[in-house]
Amino acid sequence: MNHNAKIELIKGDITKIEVDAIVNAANSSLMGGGGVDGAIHRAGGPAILEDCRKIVAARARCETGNAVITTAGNLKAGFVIHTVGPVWHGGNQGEAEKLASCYRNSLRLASENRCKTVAFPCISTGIYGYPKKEAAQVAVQTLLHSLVQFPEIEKVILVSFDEENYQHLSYQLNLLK
Ligand code: AR6
Repeated sequence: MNHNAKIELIKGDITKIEVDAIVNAANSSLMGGGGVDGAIHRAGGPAILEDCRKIVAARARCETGNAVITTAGNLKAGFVIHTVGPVWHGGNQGEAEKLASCYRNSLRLASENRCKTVAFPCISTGIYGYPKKEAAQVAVQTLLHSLVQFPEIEKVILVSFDEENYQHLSYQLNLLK
């Protein structure tokens, strides 16, 4: 099986994508925020936040690099997987490993919940300030490795909201051809 072929890149709004699960670039509180997190909660409605509150009450906040899964409310997707990316502090504070964990743990949760198609935003590349070129490298390499581990996942869609992320991801994906 050629796992490279399972990764697709599109430009657009992740809230509009019809997949089994969309990934949210959340924060540890899981209580919503700006960027893609705000867009997902606005489009999906209050059921998502209700699920997040239950998770926080039953367990704890979501640590950086971890992920949790909730309903997708009114979205076309079946689930939202909330993962917490690292804040960029210059690159010497384990940022790359934490970002890789976000992609790995999100795919693991997708697989455990029988999702075959998953869409990711460019985690950490907005408010959290992760350089887009380096983030694209981590995203593609980690997804490639994780797809081997979770062969039941048929397709990963990388959803880029801006041209710069799109170009970096496109470059990384072309290297695989
Ligand atoms: N669809 C796809 N991508 C989007 C969308 C959208 N609708 N909207 C923004 N992006 P960010 P972070 C892109 O800031 O850096 C929140 O407040 C955006 O262009 O959303 O991980 C959370 O609550 C960027 O490339 O997430 C946290 O506090 C990418 O999504 C914090 O921001 C990620 O940008 C997380 O920061």
